[in-house]
Amino acid sequence: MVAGAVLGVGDTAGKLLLAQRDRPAAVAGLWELPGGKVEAGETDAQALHRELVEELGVQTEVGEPLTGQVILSAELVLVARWARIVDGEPVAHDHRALRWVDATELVRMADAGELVPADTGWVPELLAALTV
Ligand code: 9L3
Ligand code: MG
Repeated sequence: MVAGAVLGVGDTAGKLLLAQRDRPAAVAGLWELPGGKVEAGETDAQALHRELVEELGVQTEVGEPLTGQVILSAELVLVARWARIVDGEPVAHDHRALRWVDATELVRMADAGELVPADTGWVPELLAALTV
């Protein structure tokens, strides 16, 4: 699994794109870094690019990995990479909603338990990128 830490540019500079999960029930309503499964023959970066086209309808430039990985299950490991939108406006094709959040809002959401548990370990690194 690979998730994208999509940082804004222009109007959304200093913000991070979060997506609200619609399923499964255990995490529906919580917010995540968008992304999905790496398919056979894909690199993590290729998979993230494809997932962000499918889920958000945008072209992205995928960058470096964030630190660490999250073991989701015996066969699923989640990693995250930085990304930025190079073409298109994000639309929620696979999520309930999308929002751009600044550092203050990200802290509030993390403290309020509004993020998917799998992604919370990345909050300090995300905050560092939002508060430069
Ligand atoms: N997951 C956790 N954090 C994320 C993403 C993209 C995914 N940022 C977990 C939630 C699901 C599983 O990975 O249990 C599958 O995700 P998807 O393929 O439904 O996006
Ligand atoms: Mg997904």
